[in-house]
Amino acid sequence: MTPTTPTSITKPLTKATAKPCPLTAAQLTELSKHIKSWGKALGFAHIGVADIDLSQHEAGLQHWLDNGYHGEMNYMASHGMMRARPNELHPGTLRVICARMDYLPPEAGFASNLTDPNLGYISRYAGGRDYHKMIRQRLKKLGDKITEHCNTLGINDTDFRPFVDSAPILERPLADKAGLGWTGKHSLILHPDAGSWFFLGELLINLPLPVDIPIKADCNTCVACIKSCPTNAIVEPYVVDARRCISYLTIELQGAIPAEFRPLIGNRIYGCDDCQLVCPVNSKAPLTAESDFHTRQALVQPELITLFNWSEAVFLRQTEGSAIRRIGHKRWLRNIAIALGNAPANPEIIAALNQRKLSDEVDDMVIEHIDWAITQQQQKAPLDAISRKTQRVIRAIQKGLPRDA
Ligand code: B12
Ligand code: SF4
Ligand code: SF4
Repeated sequence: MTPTTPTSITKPLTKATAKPCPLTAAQLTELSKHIKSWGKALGFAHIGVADIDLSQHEAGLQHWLDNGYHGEMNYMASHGMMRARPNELHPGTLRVICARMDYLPPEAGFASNLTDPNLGYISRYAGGRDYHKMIRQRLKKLGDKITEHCNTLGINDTDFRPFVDSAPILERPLADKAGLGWTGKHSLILHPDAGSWFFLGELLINLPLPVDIPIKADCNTCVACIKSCPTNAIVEPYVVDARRCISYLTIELQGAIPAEFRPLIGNRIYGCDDCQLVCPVNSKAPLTAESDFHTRQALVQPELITLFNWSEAVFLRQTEGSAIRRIGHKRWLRNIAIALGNAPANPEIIAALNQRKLSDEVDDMVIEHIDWAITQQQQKAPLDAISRKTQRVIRAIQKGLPRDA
């Protein structure tokens, strides 16, 4: 997922302290209980506390970078090993409070969306309001509550810093340590009762709170996500080559999408959920409690042609406050052009593609994708549009996630 402010660490560091904490163990345990109930009141489904030792993940991170799996996400390679060292990111940090917020919208309509290649598929995390700001604000409120409480105990140098997807920090290994779930073979965090449809956020803090225990569960022999990934992006268990992942290709990649991946993308125009859709643990996943994460009307099972015809002004209006807006209109058109190329042969689609080429809202990159789509349309037999792998994913959703199908 795209960090909002790519890994900025320029904010001045304040009030950092390495002094021994004057709170007793009993006071810290009491505070920890409060933090969990304040977190729940703020809409977090699970709060856990981790220590800051991620040294066992440094080699894995380095291996990932050495293999170039980060592609063009240069921010992933910046800042050296700071990602695995929260106290270098924010000096004085002793613990990380990890928070989970569920985003699965009601009536997700996964199977109906993937079954119809004339509709665009948008990852269900992105159909509503952008989560970054909202979660960061709530984490800040949680930090303020902790500070107030410490003030009443005579502690006046509490220091915290909230993060959501925006910092050079390994959010998943931290969440794993904090007991929020285990690391699935798709590399996401999942919980036996909550599946994986959630965002993570963290509060780095200078209090030696008692830490939570990682949960004892794992994927066992299951490999459904690895087998179902449309682009074989899960190159080994727990390791995703981002350059192959549809989420990276449709959201992070600035330029042309490599031709080898275009037919595999199907109708996914923003992100991808397949590795989560086939995951048996998601059969129990709760729906979001936040109406802000419900899919906005214009993005519910949207017709590709309608989305493709949105002018830049309409795109900006329809995606205001949404994470989708950050890819900009040109990459939006690029992605939809691919999906139109993958749709069943249809003269209306060819006409829409040709029409778009004449507009002043396209550049050479978009035109190249449109030309690719036209060629696909001209070459294919009607109704030859859904890949076998996607057909299997659709069957898995209908069977495993009937409520959300
Ligand atoms: C870069 C990034 C991406 C990239 C790369 C993904 C990747 N797997 O690394 C791309 C653009 C592809 C991406 C896609 C998605 N992302 Co993203 N992404 C991030 C980001 C910014 C950094 C992740 C990172 O550090 N990767 C580098 C690798 C090396 O780190 P890692 O995977 O955590 O690896 C550690 C473990 O795997 C572990 N490990 C390695 N081997 C083993 C073996 C065992 C046995 C174990 C237990 C552990 C283990 O060690 C590694 C550290 O070295 C995070 C936010 C953040 N700051 O952490 C969000 C984040 C991971 N993304 C998130 C989401 C939701 C997604 C998507 C689902 C979005 C979508 N629907 O399109 C997809 C899912 C794709 C997938 N299967 O990963 C959420 C995940 C929430 C969750 N439940 O876990 C995060 C945490 C954002 C957030 N704040 O909520 N993402
Ligand atoms: S998000 Fe899609 S493309 Fe990326 S790893 Fe998961 S299934 Fe594969
Ligand atoms: S699909 Fe299977 S292997 Fe993949 S994360 Fe879910 S339980 Fe683990």
